[in-house]
This record gives sequence, structure tokens and C-alpha cells, in this order.
Amino acid sequence: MLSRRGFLSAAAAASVAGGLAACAKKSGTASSGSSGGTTKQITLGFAQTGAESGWRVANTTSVKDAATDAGINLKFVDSQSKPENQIAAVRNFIAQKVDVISFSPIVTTGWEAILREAKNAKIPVILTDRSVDVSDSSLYVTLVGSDFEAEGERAGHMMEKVLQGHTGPVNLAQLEGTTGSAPAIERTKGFKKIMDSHPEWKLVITQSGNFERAKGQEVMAAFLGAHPEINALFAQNDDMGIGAIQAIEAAGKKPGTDIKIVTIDGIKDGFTAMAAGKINGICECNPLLGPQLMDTVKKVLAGQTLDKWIKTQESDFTADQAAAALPNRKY
Ligand code: GYE
Repeated sequence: MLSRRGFLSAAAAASVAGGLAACAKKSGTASSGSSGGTTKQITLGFAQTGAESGWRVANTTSVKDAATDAGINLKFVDSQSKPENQIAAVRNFIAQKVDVISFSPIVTTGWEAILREAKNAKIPVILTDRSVDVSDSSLYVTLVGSDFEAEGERAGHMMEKVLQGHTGPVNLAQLEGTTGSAPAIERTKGFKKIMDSHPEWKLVITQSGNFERAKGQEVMAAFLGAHPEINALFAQNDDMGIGAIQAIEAAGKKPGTDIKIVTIDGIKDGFTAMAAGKINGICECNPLLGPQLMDTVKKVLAGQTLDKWIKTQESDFTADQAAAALPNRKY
């Protein structure tokens, strides 16, 4: 698999140069900087994963608002967490001859054929948020999104921080995101790196909670039934962490105290739980990618050469910062 780090080394020049320049000419859409002539409105086809989490809902709003602000005609499809729906949406965008296609791949695999169809149709593809596993990286122009492996490592360091002063065994549980999705694969990998440097940490159980609150609750309840010794939890997003809190409380334990909890995302509900002492640390993953995406769409159509990965800026927060940070959270 091409790692996200690997993407960085591959310059996008090759993919942008030929096909995409032709594409810009075809649609005549280089809205900014086109000299004189009338500029046709850009049509962007965007296939969202679904609405599995608070992060995703904020991401959808950001994409829709940014398209309106940028004067871009957005064709938005909610793939309802089904990879086959997402592939069908992309195929439909190709049939409709949109100017640019973007999507946030539900899973990393299964993209080669449809991306080749888009390339043959000379429609540039910009990945948003999540990466794909393809052997030919010229099948998409760039990825606008976060470094998930780094987020997993940050979560590991956050766990070190919240466990400071803890004595006795550390019996960890992990709630993974959607199986086969880039954030689940890469956050697991990053967190493991830090875990491996702590022989005193024991990963008792790890399973997918599909990035969903209800699933996080259900899986955590099962974890606690089988492993009452769990005293630390890494939930790969806030929603699963919040679901887990409900399961922990139902089991008569105190989240944040009996079980230390670290999550990723930083949605308002996560900060609220952290301000109440139920989550101990959150590593932010910024969903407000809309403006960056629209900017990238325009640059691609203008024939500009872009980095293969346009990264998002993020921060980390602990419980003592939660109350002060909460009013400033935008999602
Ligand atoms: O962390 C999770 C969402 O791909 C970064 O997907 C995104 C993840 C996010 O469902 O809440």
C-alpha cells in the first residue's frame, strides 16, 4: 500500500500536466485568472461517505457552504456508508461530465477501475479527507486531508500524558473506526507505535465501532462484559468515545476516572464530555475542509501543479483546557 508519507514524495506534476491541462481547456473553467472571456460556472461532484459522526456532519456543512461561497455548482451525494453507492455516485458524475470529482473514500480499496474511468474521461479527481490504496497514484490529483498515522501517534502520546501518575497495570481497549477506512488503518498503526514503546501497557481488546456512537456503546458494553479489568480506552473518534461513556456508566463505572479515555476529532460533544471530566484528552482532526477543497478545485482547473497531499493543521487538548476551548469550537 502506498502510505500517506509515500504520497508526499510523489510530485503531482505528472498527473496534472497532461490530462488536467486539457481538461481545464475543455471546460474553460479557469475562473480566476482567465483573461477576458466569459467564465463558465464550475460543477463539482462530491460523494460523501454518509453521516456516521459529528465530524462528518460538520464536514458536509463545510463543503456545501464553501461551494456556495466560491460560486461552485455542487452536486452532492450521501453514500450512506456503502462503498457501492459511492462508486455508483462517481460513475454518475462521470456520465454527467462534471468538471471535477471529489469524494471521501469510505474504504481504501476498490477504486482502481472507477478512477481509471474518470481519468479516461479527463475529469480530475481530488480526494477529500481519506486516501485510497491504488498502484497508480496518477489516478487522482491530490488529497486534501489529515495525517491519520500522526493522529494515532498523538493519541498515544496523549494516553501517556493522561496516565501520568497511574500505578499498576494499564489494560487498554481500542475502538477502531470503519474497517478498511484510511483513518482506522492509519490511526491504529500510529497508536501501536507508541503502545509498543510501553511494555507495561496491555492491549486487552480492539474492535471496530464503525465511527458511530451507538456502535461504540454496544461494542464497549461487550468489552466490559468480557474484560472488566479495562482501565484505559482509545476511541478513534469522539462519537464512539461518547457511546462508550454511556456503556461505562451503565456498568457502574466512572468514565475519565476508572477508565481513562482518549479520543480523536474534537467535536463540541467531545469537548462537553471532556469539560465534564469524562474524556481525558482529545486530538483534534479538523473537518472544515470545504474552503481548502474549493481552492484546490480552482487551482486544478487552472492547470496549477499541486502537492500530492495538502495537509490539515490540528491541535491537541487535555481536560483542563476543555471549558476554555469549548466556546471557540466551530463544529
Ligand atoms: O475521524 C470520523 C469520521 O475520516 C477523519 O471519519 C474522518 C473520520 C473522523 O467518521 O469521526
